[in-house]
Amino acid sequence: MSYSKTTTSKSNSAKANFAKVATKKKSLVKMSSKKDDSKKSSALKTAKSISSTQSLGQLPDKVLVQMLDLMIKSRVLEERLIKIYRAGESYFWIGGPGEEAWGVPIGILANKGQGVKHDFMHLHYRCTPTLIAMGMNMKDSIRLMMNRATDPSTGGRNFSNHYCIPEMNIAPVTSPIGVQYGIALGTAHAQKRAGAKAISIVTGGDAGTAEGDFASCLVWASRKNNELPILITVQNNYWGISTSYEGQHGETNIADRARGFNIRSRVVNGNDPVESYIALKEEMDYIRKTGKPSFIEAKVSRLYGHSSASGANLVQNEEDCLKSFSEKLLSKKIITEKEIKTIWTTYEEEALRATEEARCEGVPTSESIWDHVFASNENSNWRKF
Ligand SMILES: Cc1ncc(C[n+]2csc(CCOP(=O)(O)OP(=O)(O)O)c2C)c(N)n1
Ligand SMILES: [Mg+2]
Repeated sequence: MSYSKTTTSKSNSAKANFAKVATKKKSLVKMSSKKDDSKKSSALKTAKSISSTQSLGQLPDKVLVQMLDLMIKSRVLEERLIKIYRAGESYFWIGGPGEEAWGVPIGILANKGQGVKHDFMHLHYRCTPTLIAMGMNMKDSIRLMMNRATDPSTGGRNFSNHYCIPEMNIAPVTSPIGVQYGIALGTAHAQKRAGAKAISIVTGGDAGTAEGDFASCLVWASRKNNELPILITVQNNYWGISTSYEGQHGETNIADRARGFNIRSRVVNGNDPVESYIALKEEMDYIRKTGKPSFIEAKVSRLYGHSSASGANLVQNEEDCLKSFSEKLLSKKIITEKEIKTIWTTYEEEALRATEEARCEGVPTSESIWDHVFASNENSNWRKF
């Protein structure tokens, strides 16, 4: 299986949808609404009060519709993964619904491909929107969720959203939080040495910044005259499982910590795809041009709670970036309600089909337990790297 084709152009179904939604009209979209019992912190309310300063006009309609299309695709996939969990066809769900406005622009803007001349992605478990925007098939995500041997990331050995896709420079998503910040330094160093304009992009959650790996990342990315081409990002949803941000952080914004290292840094409203896109583009351009690091903290919603461990129900009163972005595009007559519904239906059918197909595929055999482990295997001799 190869991702190279899908990464250079949008998926066929996405293309079909772009064609359908190229024009105007009115009205509101009905979004799914379910119950949730999660409580809020006042810090989260502060995050929500960050107003959207960017106007739609700053990006072409084509890009706006492309972003909405991919955001819907990612949401449909995540909701399908939750349904698979609820049906007892998987053991655990964790993922990125609510982070689409932030994750999709990353995937669109990344220089996609394999090797040091392309961007490296060191993502965490809420990265579905980015991978969908990079061209990942829904079915491959579902195979991972259902632990099928056909799962290209882990052969059915890990749980949802723990991707590993060498063809797209997607480094393995790890369950131990924060480690990606240290690993990203390595690919950034290799890119600097290769003299390519490619960069390393690392994402993680607010609570994960308590790990030493995060501090190490700031130190090693910013050494004078040895700066690294790395985009360090944090998606701040103000929660680490059930522990709120307020009791854990002395700093006002996590982005303030990067300033202490003279790393250019900013805070964005990660619920606004236009603001996110523009900020990401500016920072990626800056890194490619200067070879120096940059830091973005995105304030995001945790729309379905932490994971299946906390119920995976829709959180009431949390801003839903998909709903607000749809409403904006409708009010500017960039898309119609009917066109939005068509996008939802198309992807829902695709996800359902993929689930039915994945269900018929086999699970890993007991003999495959030793495949791709370090000891006595293809990775055990570092001299071969
Ligand atoms: C090293 C490590 N410690 C603890 C955990 C348990 N754990 C899993 S997710 C999580 C919360 C992480 O919160 P945050 O970094 O804010 O990301 P979010 O889940 O909010 O996106 C924790 C503590 C872990 N996986 N790894
Ligand atoms: Mg968090």
